[in-house]
Amino acid sequence: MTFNYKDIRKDFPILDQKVNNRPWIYFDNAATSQRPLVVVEKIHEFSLQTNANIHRGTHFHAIKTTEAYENARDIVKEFLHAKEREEIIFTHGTTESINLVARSFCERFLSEGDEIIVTEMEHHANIVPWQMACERHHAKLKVLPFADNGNLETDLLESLISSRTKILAIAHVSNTLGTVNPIKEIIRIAHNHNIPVLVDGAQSVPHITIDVQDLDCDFFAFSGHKIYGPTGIGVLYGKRAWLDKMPPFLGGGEMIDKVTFEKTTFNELPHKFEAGTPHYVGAIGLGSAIEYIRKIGLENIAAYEHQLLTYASDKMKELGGMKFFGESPNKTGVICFQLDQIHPFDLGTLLDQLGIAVRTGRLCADPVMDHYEVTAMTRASFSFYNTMEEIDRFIDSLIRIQKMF
Ligand code: 7TS
Repeated sequence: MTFNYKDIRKDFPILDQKVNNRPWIYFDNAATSQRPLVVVEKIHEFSLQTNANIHRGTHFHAIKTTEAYENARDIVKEFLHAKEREEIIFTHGTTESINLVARSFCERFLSEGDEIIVTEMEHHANIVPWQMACERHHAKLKVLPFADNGNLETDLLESLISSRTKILAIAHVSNTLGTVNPIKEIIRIAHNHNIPVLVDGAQSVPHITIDVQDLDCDFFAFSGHKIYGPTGIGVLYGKRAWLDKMPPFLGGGEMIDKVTFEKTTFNELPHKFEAGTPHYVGAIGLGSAIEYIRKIGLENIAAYEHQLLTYASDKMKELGGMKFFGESPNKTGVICFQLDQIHPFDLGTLLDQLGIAVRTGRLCADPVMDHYEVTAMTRASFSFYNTMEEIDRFIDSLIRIQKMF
């Protein structure tokens, strides 16, 4: 599969600039992706031409904006292949989606002595909310480990499950190791024990076609900004059977049915979980981002990104002193590495001086740093708008930096 880079890159004018006098190379896509023109234009349209608060007014702009927001919900529903549009809740992002479940599900279903399972490779967003829930309800957090090559120790899952396990929360794709976890298999094992599963899809939606009905996951969370959409908007998919039973997360406007000082009754799904004025411009922008990538085809995107990953990994291996973190055969375009004894912060700064943006630090995944007994890593993460030529320049830059040390 080859892309016409020139056409794709025309859609992302931000990439056409110099940083430190060199053409900018953006290899920090796992942190946030860039937005194509169609998304920027859609956001402009709903700022410059059409704007009114949604679900409230009977006037022209209120109706138009409400329709666009609800149309975005339909786009997300199709994208995730959810059964019902009411199962799509707009949030601020993956972090809020997970917090919503950790707060609301646990309020209803978690009791003293119960257990929650997460994995060792989770982003903090899929650890801390569960830890907080465990503290609130005097429950216990259990951890499924991963092997040094970055693969989950799925064989150990059965031994972690007990009659007290109430929910399992797992990343579809690790933001550090790049590993694509066998979530369908894991969901099947959990469901054999009647345990619901939340999938953190922050790193999978930009690369893998999602079918929540086929996966049979109970919850699925992702962020708009990692899939070429705006920041501040995200999605929680939840099976209606769970969402109906869960209490509201935030209280306020729109999530109510009737308010009196004696008692308040709550609105239907999805509004029950969308208190206050939502980031409707963000949701509309996310809808247009999803339409954009659907046009290109996630399969095409994934195939090309895999070529970038293989090309970069092979070239990096040829450099002496390269250590990779996460070498699962099934991984997305994420490479975490250590080059010689060069500290990741030095490496990141020097690469930046050469016009190349990578992520350095603990990557919001302290347990992964602890696993490998390092304090920081350097991460290059690719998107379909990156090119082989950019990887060549990245490799040349690494060689140059290696020589400096
Ligand atoms: N889960 C995973 C797997 C992630 O990679 C991230 C963000 C989140 C949750 C949180 O997403 P948010 O949009 O709510 O912030 N990951 C990263 C990263 O790897 N570098 O910067 C942000």
